[in-house]
Amino acid sequence: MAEIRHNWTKEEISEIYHTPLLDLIYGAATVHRENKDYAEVQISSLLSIKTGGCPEDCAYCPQAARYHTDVEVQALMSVDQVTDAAKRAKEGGASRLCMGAAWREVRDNRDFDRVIDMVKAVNALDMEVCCTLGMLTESQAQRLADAGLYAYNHNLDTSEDDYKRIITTRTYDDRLKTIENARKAKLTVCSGGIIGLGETIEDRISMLKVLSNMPKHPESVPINALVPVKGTPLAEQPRVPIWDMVRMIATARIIMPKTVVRLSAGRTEMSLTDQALCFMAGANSIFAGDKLLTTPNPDFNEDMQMFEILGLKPREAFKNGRSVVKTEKETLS
Ligand code: SAM
Ligand code: DTB
Ligand code: SF4
Repeated sequence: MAEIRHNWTKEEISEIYHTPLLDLIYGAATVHRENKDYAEVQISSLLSIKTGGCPEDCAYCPQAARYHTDVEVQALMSVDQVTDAAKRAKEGGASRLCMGAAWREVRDNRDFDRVIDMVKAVNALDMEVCCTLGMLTESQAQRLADAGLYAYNHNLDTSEDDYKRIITTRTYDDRLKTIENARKAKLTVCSGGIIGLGETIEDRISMLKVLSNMPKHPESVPINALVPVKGTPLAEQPRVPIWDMVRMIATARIIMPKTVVRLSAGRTEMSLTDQALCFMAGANSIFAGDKLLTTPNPDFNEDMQMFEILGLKPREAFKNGRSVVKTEKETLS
């Protein structure tokens, strides 16, 4: 069995990342096949519960108020709207609903009270509930956990050195602090990054080092390919080669053997064959549904056809138990 380590060096990660491609895929697939459920893919559905108008300056993001994109600002949804969307996602086969808000941080106000009610309502449908709401204090994380939140998504996006080039309105440390707060409240952590921002390979390796050296590996690591959006500073970034996506996924799989690695944004630009390579390299989760937060995602029926062709099956909700304590014992050391 692959050992769970928290002391990976940059050199080791770099060596894995640069392994000749087919050897790398083979190595990652071997690690992945030690998991008895390797053919299961966890499906999350994204829902933008509050869209646009964000005060942050994340260079990739269509929801930042300061960039002129086609995204229309939408106020926080009602609990009923969210419940309806969750029911539709569940009927479609999603085991997790991830609710995203274009906020810099959570504030202790009526909007947060409403998000707490959304979490309770979706949890009552027997779906795993994930939120991505920006920065969070420990007590806010605890309120979310008490309401039944399963996971908190907070991405590192790139390396600490590269962060200032992409975002100036908060620091890498702010990001790490929120992840710690989520951990203290015993939430499971979903944290990953984006490739194609103009980062170097070293930046990718540094980010993977931070993730894999956390006291506990994130239960899920999303690997996003940048979706370049008109009006954002990164609108003209060239598309990342599929090989870079495969290398990131395979490296994440090898250094965090039990983590769910999510093939996240960017799938509309990938062929079935491209995606098959990503699954071979150890990806075992996707976002399904026709939309990510504000940008398109592959058609749901096409995704199901892809699952059929590749012999993959959707993973049921709460496979590792409802609480992080059980997850800890069963999956992560
Ligand atoms: N505002 C919260 C935050 O930043 O944590 C939550 C929502 S934010 C949209 C969630 C994540 O989406 C970001 O951390 C980033 O990794 C990803 N993201 C945003 N725009 C993207 C894009 N154009 N392409 C790929 N990923 C993107
Ligand atoms: C993650 O890593 N990717 C998702 C989710 N977590 C929140 C978001 C992707 C957003 C892509 C751009 C958009 O649709 O606005
Ligand atoms: Fe705001 Fe999140 Fe977009 Fe950054 S990534 S601008 S914090 S919504």
